[in-house]
Amino acid sequence: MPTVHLLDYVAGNVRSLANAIEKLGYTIEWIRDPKDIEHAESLILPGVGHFGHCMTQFSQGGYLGPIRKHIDSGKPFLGICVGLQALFEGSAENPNIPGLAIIPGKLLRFDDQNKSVPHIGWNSAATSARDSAKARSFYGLRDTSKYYYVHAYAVPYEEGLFERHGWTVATAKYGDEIFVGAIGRDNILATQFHPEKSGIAGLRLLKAFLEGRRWEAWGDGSRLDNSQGLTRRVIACLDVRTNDQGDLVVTKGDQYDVRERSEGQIRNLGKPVDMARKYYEQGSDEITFLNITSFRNCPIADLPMLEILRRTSENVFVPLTIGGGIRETVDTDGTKVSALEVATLYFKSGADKVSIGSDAVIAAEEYFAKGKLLSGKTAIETISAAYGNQAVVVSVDPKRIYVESPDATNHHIIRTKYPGPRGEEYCWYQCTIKGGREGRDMDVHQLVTAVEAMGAGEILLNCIDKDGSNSGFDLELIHDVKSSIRIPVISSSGAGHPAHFEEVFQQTSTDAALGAGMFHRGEYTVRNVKDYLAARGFLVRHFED
Ligand code: 1PR
Repeated sequence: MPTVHLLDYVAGNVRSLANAIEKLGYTIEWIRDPKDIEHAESLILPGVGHFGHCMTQFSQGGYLGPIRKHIDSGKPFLGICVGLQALFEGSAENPNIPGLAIIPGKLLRFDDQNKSVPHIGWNSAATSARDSAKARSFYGLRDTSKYYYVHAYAVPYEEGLFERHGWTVATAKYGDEIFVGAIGRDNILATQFHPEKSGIAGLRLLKAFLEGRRWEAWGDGSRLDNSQGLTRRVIACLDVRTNDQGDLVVTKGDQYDVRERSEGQIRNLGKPVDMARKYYEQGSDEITFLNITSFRNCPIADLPMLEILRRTSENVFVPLTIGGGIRETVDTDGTKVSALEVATLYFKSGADKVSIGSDAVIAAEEYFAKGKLLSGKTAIETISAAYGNQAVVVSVDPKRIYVESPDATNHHIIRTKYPGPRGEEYCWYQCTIKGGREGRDMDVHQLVTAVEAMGAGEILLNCIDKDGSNSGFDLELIHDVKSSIRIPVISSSGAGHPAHFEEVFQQTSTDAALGAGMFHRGEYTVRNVKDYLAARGFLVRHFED
């Protein structure tokens, strides 16, 4: 089998990239020393996280010279995400750290005035009109396909600037900013998106690169459209736990109660790996696994969960999030294991993001107790420093506490259209830990602002009152959270019909919407939801065969 060399500098999920390449019939050789680069025919430089952190790692490890030499020799080179960014002159993320300067230009942060940053989700990579007019495709990129991006900094696109120097550029649009999605010339190809997370469209690009097919006939040469922007993200979520027979199963609760009303058994809705694959093939834009009894177990000993990730990432090429038990813990032999080490285990097994629940609430309490002082030691801070903010999701499990008047509590309240049991017109959202079992003296507004300050990249916003209710999302909660922070929000809990997805995308500025029970019970597929949204004019991504 032909060999591909991959540089692993322990920054995020390289497992999925390796899986994607192996699926295409190639063998991976890991570069662990700068000298190994001399033997590389095709070299891939993956990267997530901070530009400066990556460049410093490369330079301290002695990789920069050999990478440049490989590129100058004319041998195939692919840079992914920060691997693309490294080819430019520098980035506003770390202005004092130079890039390789092989391509002119610098990365700027997206403007977050009117949109969430980081830019997370499926967007275009449409090649310039000149190339498209020739009815051919650059490394298999198609104007009709969508690709998975996750980044806060991008290279602004200026028409003709790169093309004048012989570069072919594929662009995407976020808000009103057009940026470089992919760029290539001669032996060099670089993508801001993650091909290994972009389903069949991404595998097609990897295949074309590995086979050295720069251009191929495709399309009818009609004008591309790169102005559509981000698609509406629809996510399937799998709550996983051990049932009474000791098997890991997908389950689903009503207001977090996962036992059948009649027999008291844990609801068993299927096998996690099989269900993840099914949702991938239905077009789910991401898959989220929540280990919902993690607070009882030591995650280090919870090898089956790691195995679920490993097996899922062999065939599922969209982002995988894992939640439950991401916190400092003690191994079965008494060794202390940091939250960062726990997260690293999951990233190495194929996770792209970790989701932190209970530990985030405790960390936020300490943050306020110390007068909003960042300690640098929390799970959120340490994991986002090592793997980038985009890798850290905070899962919030709030429930409504009704009050009669705004001054009945110090907490951040909203006036609700749905009064409480005694006709109360106000409520606040109490944060809980341990899967809703323990309420804390903290409201959701406090929590999300604190974790944003700590470096969380995204919020998974559940709602205990709505969970399993099939009555639609809690739009009031979503509005309130969206207006408090700039990072993206995934709305969760309550979806029972495709119309609920339309409602949440129509009536709030949510960045993504998640469903569980309606998919697990087979009432609707992810595809049904996407078709429904598409028929009503929303931009969605469909699974490509
Ligand atoms: O606290 O860091 O160990 O993380 C535990 C994680 O497990 C948290 O993300 C928490 O939300 C989750 N969790 C704990 N207990 C439960 C439970 O259900 N008993 N599940 C639980 C949370 C909520 C969503 C659900 C949506 C959509 N599940 O994941 O999928 O509400 O459901 P629907 O569409 O059917 O309404 P830590």
